[in-house]
Amino acid sequence: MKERIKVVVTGAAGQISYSLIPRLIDGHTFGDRIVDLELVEIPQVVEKLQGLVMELEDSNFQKMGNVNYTSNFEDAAKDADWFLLVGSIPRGIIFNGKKIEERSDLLQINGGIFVGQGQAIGKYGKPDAKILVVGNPANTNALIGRHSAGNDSQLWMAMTMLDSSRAKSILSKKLGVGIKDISKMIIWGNHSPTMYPDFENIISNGELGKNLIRDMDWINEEFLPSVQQRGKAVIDARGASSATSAAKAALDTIVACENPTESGECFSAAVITDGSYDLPEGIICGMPLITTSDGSIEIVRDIVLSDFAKEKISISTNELIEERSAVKDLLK
Ligand code: NAX
Repeated sequence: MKERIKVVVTGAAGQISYSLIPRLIDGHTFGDRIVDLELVEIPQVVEKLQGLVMELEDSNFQKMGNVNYTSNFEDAAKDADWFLLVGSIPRGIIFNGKKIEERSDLLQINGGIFVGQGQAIGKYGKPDAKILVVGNPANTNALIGRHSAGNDSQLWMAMTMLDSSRAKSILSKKLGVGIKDISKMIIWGNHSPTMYPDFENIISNGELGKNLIRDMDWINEEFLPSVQQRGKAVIDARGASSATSAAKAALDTIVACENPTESGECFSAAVITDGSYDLPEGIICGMPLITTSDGSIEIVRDIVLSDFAKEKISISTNELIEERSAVKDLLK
């Protein structure tokens, strides 16, 4: 195992990163390894990162290596092992004099960011680099980044772990069991309100979810909308989008990728489709994954999907195909 690890974080002055970055160097996420950090921001705010670096130093984190901040992504990308692409332009912002409200505008602007970052990752990142896209629209950003990188030995993922954690939390309350008693929580599709949290294939105390939850009214009227709309509910309550839970989900994804998956378990992230489960090819879609004992990440291929699940998943994959069409110019 490598003794040092280099991690690039974009959007480093944002609210998710404020919760995420300290926990990359506290010894939990990467174990005994020393973590070198490259913190990336846009030129207008990059100097603010000096304050964060001061705080990291003052915290005496045992695993903190070299910490650098920059607005030059290419420099940051050199020989990096992990890329946490959190930075993006939020909906509602004024960009080039126009208020960005439409998903298509958001796709174009953020997609544009991922062309340059993808090219740099493909060229300068480690051949076995892992890339986790958090910035929305995460799946399509990851598709653009992966395409621009053109480096098949690197692994591009979009984050669906937060959706999986939210779904587990709701199911644990419904079933009256602990979080640890629920395994195989799979999120299929897009990280958007169309995602499908697969309650039928969870396992709790040796029993499949489809045998534990037969109340389809609760599924359709409470469970699915609660998971799908949880991000909005947090914004309504907090006046700001999920940050600490999003940071924890990113850390959980790293831990899941860095350690072999327990037998019978899997984790959720969106990766490029390869024909498994008859999903349309060439989209970044939430699927069940495992990390093998040699460290490779593989799609779990033996999940049984009901007609109900297939129908829900197709709504989300259709949305991903539409998003891909909206950014086709960036995929040339
Ligand atoms: P903030 O607005 O607090 O921070 C975003 C930061 O990104 C800003 O500081 C901005 O200057 C920076 N940035 C913008 N373009 C950049 C670029 N080209 N290079 C480097 N930095 C850049 O947002 P925050 O709450 O931290 O959320 C970040 C992103 O995560 C948003 O797109 C948000 O929608 C997304 N989320 C994704 C989730 C997921 O599960 N995949 C859940 C949480 C969150 O909603």
